[in-house]
Amino acid sequence: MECGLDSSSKHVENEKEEEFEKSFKEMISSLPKSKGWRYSQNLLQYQGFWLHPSHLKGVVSAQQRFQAQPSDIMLCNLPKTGTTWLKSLIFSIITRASFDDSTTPLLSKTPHEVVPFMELDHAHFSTHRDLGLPVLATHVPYSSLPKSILDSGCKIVYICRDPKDSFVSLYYFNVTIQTSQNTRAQPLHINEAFELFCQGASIYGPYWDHVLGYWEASLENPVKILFLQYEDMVDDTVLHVNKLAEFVGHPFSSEEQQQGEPEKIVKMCSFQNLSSLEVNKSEKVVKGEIQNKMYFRKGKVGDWKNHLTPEMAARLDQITLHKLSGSSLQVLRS
Ligand code: PAP
Repeated sequence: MECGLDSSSKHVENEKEEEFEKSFKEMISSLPKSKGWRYSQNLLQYQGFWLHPSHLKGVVSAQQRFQAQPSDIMLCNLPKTGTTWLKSLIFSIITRASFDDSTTPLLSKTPHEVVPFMELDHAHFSTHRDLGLPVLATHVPYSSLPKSILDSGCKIVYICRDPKDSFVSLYYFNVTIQTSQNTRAQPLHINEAFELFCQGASIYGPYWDHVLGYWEASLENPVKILFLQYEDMVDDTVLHVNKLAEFVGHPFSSEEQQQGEPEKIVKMCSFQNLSSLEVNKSEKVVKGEIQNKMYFRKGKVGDWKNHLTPEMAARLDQITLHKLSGSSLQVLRS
């Protein structure tokens, strides 16, 4: 990317980059490893959470260099708990004065293109970050967020989902990616992935530590952190779109309410609508190895019943009740 630096500044940037690469390599060589869910790729444990090596560099870089602005809005969650939906809703809420449902960029771009990830797309950007839309997403746990996010006082929206559906969604996402790669390696068996999930070894897991980190922070600072649940959003999406709009400082006026603006956004961003758009049915890969269509599977609450045995479900529920005991958070929803 062209960032307008003169040659001496470029030289300093290159030196800094080399230094970063060197210390990063040293640091990852000492991290604990776990079997990963795809190919023979391991997960690495960093600051108590399990990450893909490909994400870790961006996370460390963001911790050192990412400069949040007070007006930023960070969408935070574990993978497969509602990122795509939340991105499309927030984008539509914030840009509604510029676009409507016949002109929105969501008709031709995926929600991941209109709202990028901090650790994948913006980790290196410090002072010369192009603010554009002040919304970024991240899967980084609360305790590992770049300090500037906490210091800037920017707003955080967190979404969580019942761990049974989160697990099933994550498992089939990995299977789909692996089978799309035409590798000869067999996808991990669901029982093995389930075992890893229960042990906490899932991407950005342990699941419970991730949700608890944000839950506790949201109780301490409800003005800055809005904690949402996928199942509640499915139950009453219009209510949550109103809540989101208010939280991010773009409340719907009474005129907009009368014109059904919140309902239009709900319809535009519904699973049914987004998943039927050509861009989201496409096998195009914007980044990494994920095809656009892979972000849309079923979008249902309780699909775990089709994939987990009653024993698996009971075990995961029991772990969850134990891990979240002492907190007022309820994540078991179906
Ligand atoms: P990511 O973290 O990798 O971006 P994320 O969007 O959080 O993934 O999760 C994908 C899940 O959200 C999928 O759930 P499923 O596997 O149980 O079906 C996907 O279908 C669902 N999803 C995607 N878009 C929407 C939407 N507009 N409304 C509701 N659910 C959605």
